[in-house]
Amino acid sequence: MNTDPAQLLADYESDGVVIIRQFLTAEEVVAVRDELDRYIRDDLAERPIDARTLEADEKTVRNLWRLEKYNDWFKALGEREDIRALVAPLLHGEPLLCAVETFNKPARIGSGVPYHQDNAYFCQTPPDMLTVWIAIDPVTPANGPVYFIKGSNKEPVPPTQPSGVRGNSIGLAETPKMPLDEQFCALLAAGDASIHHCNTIHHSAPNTTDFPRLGLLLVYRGTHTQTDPTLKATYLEAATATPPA
Ligand SMILES: O=C(O)CCC(=O)C(=O)O
Repeated sequence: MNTDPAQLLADYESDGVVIIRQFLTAEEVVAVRDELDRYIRDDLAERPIDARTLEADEKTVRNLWRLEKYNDWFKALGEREDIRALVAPLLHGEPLLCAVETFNKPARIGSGVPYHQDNAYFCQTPPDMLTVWIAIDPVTPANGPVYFIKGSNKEPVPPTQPSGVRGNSIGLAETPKMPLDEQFCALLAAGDASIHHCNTIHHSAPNTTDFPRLGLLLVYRGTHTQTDPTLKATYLEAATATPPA
């Protein structure tokens, strides 16, 4: 990891998304993949149903959820001091690890993610919450990269609506007008990461290629944030209409 903290903070506050090259080393990427493979093979069947969302084939993992709760190795990764120190200024406070999860985007059948803001799910005020999205596979233009609308973190929060998508139950009521080629496409080598603010609008397309696009997500909030009951009620309505599992 090689990042100037002042530049990182300035870019994050203005754009709502930043890229950090070589966030994990090649050896760390191998260790993440090995532990995910082992967890899916040996442990997942014994975890509660809220540990995952499957793709439409009902067997391939779309998302793993709550790894900070169900897997000590990933909890320890999320609590690494160097990562906490990196995100603390962006959160304007003491970081609290809230979630470790995956968006697996498996080859050929990996489903898309509708336009959304994460705070429609997180429901925090002030919105000092972010996601470190770490590429475990290379992310290419073809295998379903995440597209971000830079600066949307500073705009008024747009209306939401239930999306009907399993694992991503709440989206934006209207598709943003910005054409795809003007949006920021996070193309990443394995080990690179993006960090996005919880109000930054983003989405991703299905993966129709022969190459998987596995992302590991570390989600943090500042210890000073609180749950907004109105946002929470709206989220629960959508999540009840389309449960994650
Ligand atoms: O990995 C993806 O395709 C979407 C990720 C996402 O929605 C997120 O990081 O909040």
